[in-house]
Amino acid sequence: MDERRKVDEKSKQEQLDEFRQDPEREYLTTNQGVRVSHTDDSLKAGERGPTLLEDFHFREKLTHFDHERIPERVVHARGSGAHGYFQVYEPMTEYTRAAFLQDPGKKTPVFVRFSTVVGFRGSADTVRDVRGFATKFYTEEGNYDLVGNNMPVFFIVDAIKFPDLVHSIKPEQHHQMPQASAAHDTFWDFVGNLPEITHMIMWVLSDRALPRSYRMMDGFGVNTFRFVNAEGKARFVKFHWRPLLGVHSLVWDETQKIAGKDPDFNRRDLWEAIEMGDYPEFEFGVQMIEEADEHNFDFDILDATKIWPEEEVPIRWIGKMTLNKNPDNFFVETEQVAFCPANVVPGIDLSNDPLLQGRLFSYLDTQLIRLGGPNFQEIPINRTLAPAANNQREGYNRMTINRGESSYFPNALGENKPRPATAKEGGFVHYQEKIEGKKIRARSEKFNDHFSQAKLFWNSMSDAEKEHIVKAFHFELGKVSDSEVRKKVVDLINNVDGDLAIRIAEGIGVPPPAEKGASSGTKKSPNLSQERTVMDTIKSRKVAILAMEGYNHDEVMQVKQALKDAGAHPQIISQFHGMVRSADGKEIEVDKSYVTTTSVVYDAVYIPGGMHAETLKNQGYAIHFVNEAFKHCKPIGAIGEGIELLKASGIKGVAFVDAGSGGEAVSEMGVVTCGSQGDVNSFVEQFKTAIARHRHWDREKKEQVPA
Ligand code: HDE
Repeated sequence: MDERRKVDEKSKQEQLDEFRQDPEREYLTTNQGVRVSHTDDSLKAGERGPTLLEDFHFREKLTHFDHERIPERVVHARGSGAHGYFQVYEPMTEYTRAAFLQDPGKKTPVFVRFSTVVGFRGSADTVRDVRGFATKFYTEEGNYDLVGNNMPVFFIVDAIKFPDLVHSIKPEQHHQMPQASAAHDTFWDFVGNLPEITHMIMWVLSDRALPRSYRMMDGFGVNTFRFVNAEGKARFVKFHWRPLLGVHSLVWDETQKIAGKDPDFNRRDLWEAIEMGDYPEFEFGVQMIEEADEHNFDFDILDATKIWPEEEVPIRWIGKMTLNKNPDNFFVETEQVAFCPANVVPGIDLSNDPLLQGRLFSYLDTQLIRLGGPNFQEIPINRTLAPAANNQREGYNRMTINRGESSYFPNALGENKPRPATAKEGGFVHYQEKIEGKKIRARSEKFNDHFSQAKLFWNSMSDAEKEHIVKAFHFELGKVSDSEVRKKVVDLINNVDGDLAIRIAEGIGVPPPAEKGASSGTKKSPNLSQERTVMDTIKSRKVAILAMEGYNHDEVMQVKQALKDAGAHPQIISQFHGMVRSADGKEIEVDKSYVTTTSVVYDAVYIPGGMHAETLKNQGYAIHFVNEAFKHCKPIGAIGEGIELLKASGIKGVAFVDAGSGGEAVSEMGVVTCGSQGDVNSFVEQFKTAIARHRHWDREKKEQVPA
């Protein structure tokens, strides 16, 4: 066994343990370890006198506090992290020599940071935005970072335009508004002037930009990389993550409300899921293209504004990542973690994708300032498990105590160590690609088809998804004050789909394009639609149970238990915290009260039977709860008298069974009802099916709900 593999036996968690400090220490001390006797008053000249400079405890405490903030990331400032591990399903030896992709029995530690892109560090989670999905694999051959997003394409083809993109989408220069939103003039001005952005705009205006959970979104490496095997044979690859819970989204109205009610919604969801043992799981996939086929596609495979359609290049699912531990300290781990697409290990190599090439420079560069100098790799979360050994020395905050007098290579004084490794010894040898060309600022012609894949995406959407995209355009462009900017975007979209351009124009007060755009294709790639995602589980879904005095206890216990057994998290909601009494004098504990929660943070709602319905149907809160859940297309279940609340809440267009009837439950558009004499088991089964579907978009056709 070579030296690197031995090191891997020490897990990342063990490495981090060396830095963990629990609050078990008895006495308060200064940073010099001197015990402090008093920390409520500063040292003064007399009881009412001035504070003395010699108060070293006061000065140290304030000085540290004064320097507690570091610059936030220029993009992806707001994020949430988790630890876990990765396992490959089968040896990938044929394609890559990367050690962590060889042995299915091996668990490689990982740290993942999910993020929004545009908002500042304290902004809300549920804004319309791309989500970052960055993974650090602590492999035995060094750190490998896959710094991806939850959308497979990007706004621009060349990193040189990144500052322009980010300047346009961030709050405007003069008044620093709006926060965490693309819905303003400068962004859409940029869009209208940059046709290459069109495909990504379709993604950003789709439901993908509103994930229900970080645990329920895809991840993509976006850029083109290479796998290289031990013989030096290379293939182009794209990387994918897919969540085992499926890809699910919130609805726009809901995201805006959550941004106020619980701005930490996605962060809280990730944290709580891990605490409860609902460990997020993602499968890892690769698409591979042989070098010989590099030019055999309609698009350039180095163009990050293009996907490799699955129909042309299938995805092979090769492993799984499980996130099973929350960080102990947000700042030290999640804030200080530093990812970089240039952090690759032998067996994974780069490509000439011009977006990737620019990224290789930017991450390290920005981290040098953000993390205070060139030694940030020594921060515990960034340390490699394979020991780092080189001749880099000194600089701010150097931690490693290098021994010996030499810090150069070659040397005789230090026996010529550390020395470069051959490929056989695990040295990273860059793939030897033949390059010939003129030094020019240009791109290859194939990059210039900006509309076919935007159209492919549009064609692949379901009717409901299409409607959401149109509405998103109405909102985003509706917020743009300059009508010329709005018009230009409509003209741009006319190149994708003439009807779409007309539908957008209708909602934003600009004339439709003079000539309806020629359609850029009828092809579909069905898996681009979220309609095809996993819809057979209710694991980790939050179900609200509305209960007031007089609820039907046995029924609630039966339904609650069945939901729990299927992995969901039912919660009792009542007017006040404490206990609530049932019709037969039993009691149940209230989890959340009317003032501490709201329908928008639940996935489904169930209204049990019992006399409590008389109270519920006269409570604005309960009526609004159900009404809003209906508007947001969430599964709703009601039994017996509970059905009265559905009626009181103004839900129309759905047939309910009679409150007092018997027989099987009835499910229509995700509204499941069962009479008081009915079969509760059939209710549970149908309610579970409705929850697993996540949302019931056919209700959106019924715009009559006022919530
Ligand atoms: Fe990033 N990006 N980016 N990016 N990116 C950063 O690095 C940059 C791009 C992504 O949780 C920054 O440490 C350039 C694509 C994620 O810490 C910065 C370009 C993708 C994160 C930077 C891109 C990403 C970043 C800011 C070329 C998806 C958060 C702070 C157009 C594949 C990582 C930092 C974390 C962060 C530059 C484009 C993903 C400024 C120049 C494409 C997930 O270096």
